[in-house]
Amino acid sequence: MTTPTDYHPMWDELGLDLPSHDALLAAVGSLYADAYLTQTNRPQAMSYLDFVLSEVHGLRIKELHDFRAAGGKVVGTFCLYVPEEIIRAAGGWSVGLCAGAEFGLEEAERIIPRNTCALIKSFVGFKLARVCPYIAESDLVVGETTCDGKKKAYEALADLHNVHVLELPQMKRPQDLAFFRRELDDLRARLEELTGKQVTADSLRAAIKEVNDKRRALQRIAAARAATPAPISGKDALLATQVAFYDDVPRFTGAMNALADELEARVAEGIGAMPADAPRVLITGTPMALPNWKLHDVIEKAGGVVVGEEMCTGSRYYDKLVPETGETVEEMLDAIAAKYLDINCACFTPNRGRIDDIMRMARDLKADGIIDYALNFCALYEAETFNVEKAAREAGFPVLSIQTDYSAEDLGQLSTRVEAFLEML
Ligand code: BJ8
Repeated sequence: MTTPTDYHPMWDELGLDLPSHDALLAAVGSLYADAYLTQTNRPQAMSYLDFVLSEVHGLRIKELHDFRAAGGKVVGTFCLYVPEEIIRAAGGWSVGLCAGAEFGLEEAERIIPRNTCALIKSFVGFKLARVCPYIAESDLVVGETTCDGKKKAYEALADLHNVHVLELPQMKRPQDLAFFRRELDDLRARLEELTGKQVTADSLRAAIKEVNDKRRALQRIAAARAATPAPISGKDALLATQVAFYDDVPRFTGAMNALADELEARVAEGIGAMPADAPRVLITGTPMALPNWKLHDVIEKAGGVVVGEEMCTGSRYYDKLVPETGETVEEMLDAIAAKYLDINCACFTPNRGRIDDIMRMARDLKADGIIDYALNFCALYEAETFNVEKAAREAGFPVLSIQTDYSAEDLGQLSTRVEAFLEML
């Protein structure tokens, strides 16, 4: 038997608050055991993600640590609009930052308003409470001007960390695309300065291919979920997308293709993770950062199965690829700008594309109903709830709208509402 590695010296070197960090890991561990390890009929290939989760603040941080010790640079991000391809082409590694658990709330509320969404409070709280090794390992954090809460939070974060803010337009006209393209030039220059390496046609082409391969693997997993019975639980599929933001890219892609192989075989043999008559739910809304598994857990413990997520920890992350036809750096950056601006986040106006995506997914995945999910105080997604409900009703899909946060306080009420909804389906 091998003795587990003690990472405390590394966490200490990173300046983490060790007792608080131990408490966080214990809380996430028991959450994971309760939500994930109680499931039956899981695909065997999920053992990879179980292992990654068990080492999410251990082995993966050690890899980042070693990469930086050898001169590499790590770039932390919070949003889909920050192109991983450019970070990798400049020789950096991109990591999504911790933002999915309630921690350091009091500290966060000292510098941002109380009525801020849980995601923002979480990333600020994790930083201030010194429990996020990913931000501690980030040489630069790239933020964006997607919503007012984030804009102001990055301002506060810039007093504590090296931050670059990418300005995002709010419409998708040709002049907006041209503007975003120039922003990517600035980002590229900032990254080249950070890493000391140039973005070249070869490095950018390779990065586009690598990140597309990762998305292709996730697309295969998503496609398998259209089968009845669903070959994988929604919780497990959500975990795959959450881990995509953190893990080593080629290794993750290999593991996800192995998972997709297994799911395709399960579909051919009619093997499900859930019974064939489990009500099928599509979830849409604000992203669910690791370790936010709350809604999926409630739905699946009530007997439903989540068959898709129209969210940034779901289809918005993997459904579009950057064309691989560009020859020069400029052409490839044009293609990256166009692909990224095509993501349908509620920060854009108008945002009809998101509604079309939801309806297409609901049909393709044979959903019985749609759950629209917004974090409390997220004005953007709360506002789009009206459009989602209207379109769902017109298309004949029952819809339930939920506003919540990361706390366990409303779990009873949430379960009651979800159970009633599933019964109706
Ligand atoms: S591309 S969804 S990751 S902005 S929940 S912080 S919007 S108040 S997360 Fe998002 Fe990028 Fe859009 Fe995706 Fe603000 Fe709303 Fe909070 Fe949000």
